[in-house]
Amino acid sequence: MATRTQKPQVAGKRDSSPLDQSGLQGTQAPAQSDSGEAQGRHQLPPLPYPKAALEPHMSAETLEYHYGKHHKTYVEKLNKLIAGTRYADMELEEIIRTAQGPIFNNAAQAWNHTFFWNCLSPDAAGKPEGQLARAIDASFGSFAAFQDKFTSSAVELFGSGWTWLVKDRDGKVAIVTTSNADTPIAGDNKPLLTCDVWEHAYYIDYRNARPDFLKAYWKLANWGFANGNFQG
Ligand code: MN3
Repeated sequence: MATRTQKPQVAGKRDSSPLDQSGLQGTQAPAQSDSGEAQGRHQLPPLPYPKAALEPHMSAETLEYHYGKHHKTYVEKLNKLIAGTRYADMELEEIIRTAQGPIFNNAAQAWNHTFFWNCLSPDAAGKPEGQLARAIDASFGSFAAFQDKFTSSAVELFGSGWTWLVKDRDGKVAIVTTSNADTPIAGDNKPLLTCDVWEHAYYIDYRNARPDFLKAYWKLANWGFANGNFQG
């Protein structure tokens, strides 16, 4: 697990980047009471596309469960767990940088999933362009070499977790994997793109075949979102 002992960064642009950069529209968050407790401090954001939009690579049924049940449950559990604690009024990123145990797990999973939905697109370009493309070439030699390394990192990650393309403190891009709920935003790396490799991400569509899920993932990877994160 990444250490979470460093000073929390200001929860500014990065805190809202998954939402801001995707142009999410639709359902507005329900009104909250003054205390924020009645509806819960944290809300499940709307998906950036209809549930069937990622077919045939990712089915509507997968989105029904992965977004509509798993992601929703992380948000609901987080709201229950933080009620009456010192985390009750914190922004999501601040919770991730300061909490441990179940509160960290549910907060990080809430953030990771919102980010993940924005990493997928029905209009995926297939490969990065611009500054990010050059940074990937600089770190990995070529896009194909990057893709192979990301795929093998994701396929070989034991158990549940996430594979990420991140920008490190020096502005270079790298691949990192995190276990379970852990997330780069708990540390210094800035996430650019991620793949959820928990079994619930692919079992409906691909059963136990994680490599097949990765093939589908590359058809959906949202390079416009990743490039925006890289430049942001
Ligand atoms: Mn998941």
